[in-house]
Amino acid sequence: MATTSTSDVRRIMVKKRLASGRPCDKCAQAEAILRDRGLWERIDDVVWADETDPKSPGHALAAEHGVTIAPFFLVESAGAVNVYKSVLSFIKKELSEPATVRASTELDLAALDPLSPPERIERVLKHYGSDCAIAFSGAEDVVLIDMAANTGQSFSVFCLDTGRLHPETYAFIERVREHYRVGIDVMSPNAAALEALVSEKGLFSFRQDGHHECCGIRKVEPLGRALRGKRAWMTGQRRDQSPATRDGLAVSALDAAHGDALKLNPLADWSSSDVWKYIRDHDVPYNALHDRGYVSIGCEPCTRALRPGEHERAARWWWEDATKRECGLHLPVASDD
Ligand code: ADX
Ligand code: SF4
Repeated sequence: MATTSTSDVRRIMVKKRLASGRPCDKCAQAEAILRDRGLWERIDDVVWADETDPKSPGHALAAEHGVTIAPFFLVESAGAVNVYKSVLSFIKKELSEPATVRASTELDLAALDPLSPPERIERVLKHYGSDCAIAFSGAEDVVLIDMAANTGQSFSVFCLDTGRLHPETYAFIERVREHYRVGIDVMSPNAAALEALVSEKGLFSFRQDGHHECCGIRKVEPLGRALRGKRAWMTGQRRDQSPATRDGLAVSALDAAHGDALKLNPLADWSSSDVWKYIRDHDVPYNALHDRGYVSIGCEPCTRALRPGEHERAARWWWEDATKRECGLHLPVASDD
């Protein structure tokens, strides 16, 4: 949560505190959504409505604005106050970065579906050039870079350096930079937010209270900065990476969390073997960890080698439920309310 407001806008979250001292479930969920998307730092104040104290400040704000549910959000600006009863509406209306131009007005997204991955990439890059960024961390992403380089179009590449990647991953990033002679924007976490987390909870808080807070600071917030001013981005996600979370992955969609930029998943309908066939056929560089049993690779403390018979995402955040094994970069874009 922000300690000082950086503008004339003040964003307040009103939460309900139960008699047990814990926040209500919906308030905790709303906070998790904000943290997942790296937006928690943009809340200036939390005001509590205590279940046991009808005179608490949160109750007073609820009465003043005629709200009867928790949580809710107030945005004060230039003497006016906007009230939001849904965290998703609040994010969409108040916290989304405006893309330079809304992608929806520019490209026929449905026409991308029947194309092959190289054709999808070519069509998008012809349109957006370096205003389209490839999110690079894993094997799939180098396939995207390889295909993008083959189009002869310009494009940009970024990598989210969480500070917790394996040494092999750092070596791999540099190898890709040299192999393709491509610039890679390496994004670091916000230093103040990271220092606050580590001094409050230590370096392994994700083992106790889940990975969302740490991923929010180390990955999701820097993603927002990497996409600032971009009109499109590409990821290496595939549907078969996770039946629990990626089954319904679209080839393309407008990304409401990033100003309705176009989000392209060119490999959505490829399998892992399609990816590895492409890597071998085209002599594409890959992370040395893959030769040691690693399949899906994230941060070092949250990734292990795959065991026989396991699904590839079983080796990411393995202490958590399968439905929660997403770092927050790719949360489904939820509809309003
Ligand atoms: S995650 O949500 O579990 O971390 P995963 O590792 O499957 O994602 O990667 C899916 C896609 O997200 C990658 O193909 C890549 O496009 C993007 N991505 C994931 N991690 C990073 C990162 N550290 N830097 C840049 N892009 C990333
Ligand atoms: Fe933190 Fe683990 Fe997420 Fe990396 S994957 S940002 S170390 S919780």
